Amino acid sequence: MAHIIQKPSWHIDEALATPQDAFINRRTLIKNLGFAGLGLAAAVALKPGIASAANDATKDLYPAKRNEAHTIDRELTPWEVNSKYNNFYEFGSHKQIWRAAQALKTSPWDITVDGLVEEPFTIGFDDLLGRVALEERLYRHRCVEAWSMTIPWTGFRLADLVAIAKPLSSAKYVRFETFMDPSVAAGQKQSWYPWPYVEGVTMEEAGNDLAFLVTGAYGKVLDNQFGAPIRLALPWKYGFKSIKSIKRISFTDTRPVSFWEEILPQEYGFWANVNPEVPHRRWSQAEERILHTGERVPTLLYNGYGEQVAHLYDGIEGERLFT
Ligand SMILES: Nc1nc2c(c(=O)[nH]1)N[C@H]1C(S)=C(S)[C@@H](COP(=O)(O)O)O[C@H]1N2
Ligand SMILES: [Mo]
Repeated sequence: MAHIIQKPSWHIDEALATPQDAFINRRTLIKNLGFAGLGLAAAVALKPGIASAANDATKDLYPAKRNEAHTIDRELTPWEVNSKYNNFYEFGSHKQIWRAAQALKTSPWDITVDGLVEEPFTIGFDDLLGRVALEERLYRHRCVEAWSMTIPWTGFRLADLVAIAKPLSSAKYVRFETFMDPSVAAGQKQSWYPWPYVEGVTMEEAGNDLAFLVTGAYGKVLDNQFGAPIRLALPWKYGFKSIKSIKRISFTDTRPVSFWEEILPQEYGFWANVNPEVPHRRWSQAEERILHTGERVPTLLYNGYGEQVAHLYDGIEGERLFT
């Protein structure tokens, strides 16, 4: 960030910079300066890819019927804005990754379900969609960097996946892992990051109605930059919990250590529930900037979803629930 490092020649505008990505370690910084420029050059050189051809087999499932229980009183973020402003570090540590992300081949796509389940298995994405019912939900999306959007996601309940997976009663957490392929995702060549991206929730959180596996947005198949072909949406938590392009779902009795927790454990913990009264170590979380209007509005406890999720944390108030 600007206050930590001197502006190198490839410096990205402050507005595009990513406060999540703060490395205090000097050695890491030097490596970062050496390679980030190359990453940008590679991204610009990439031609628009094959994404539009991907997942043809499932495209007739969209638009899915909207679930009216999940509408909200905020204006939707236009696709034009959302699709050009993304966090997806596999394709670069800045917001303009949409073009580079087209290189990811999202069909065919297998997902492995393993760990503490009756029988581990691998299922094709298309087959999985044949076993669930898709619906559209309007969700708020609040990044830990204090910006927000409102998105029409299409998908199915994480609880439905859990039912298909048949976890053992000893499972306490669900651990998610993103694809790993440095040959298409140049960010994964940056060895100071703990690839692949990992996230996790408790079994109780996974069973909550709000926990949503997303396969589409804006009434069509998910664009690559949104985390195609399948990503998570946990709207009461900071955006980094909503892992993209999932390849592996594991049931475990050990609390997963997420990508960001591994990098900066003082700043990014396991729970990461939205709370305006608990600041990030380096900035306030009291307000958020609505991306397409620039308007600043107060941030809500659990991002406005307290009624549905606050009970999940009864009895564990001593935990670091909000960072
Ligand atoms: N695999 C992966 N998942 C990820 C990320 C990432 O870099 N890689 N970024 C996270 C962060 S910080 C946010 S805010 C959201 C961004 O989702 P969006 O680009 O659809 O807004 O994705 C989350 N999921
Ligand atoms: Mo984020």
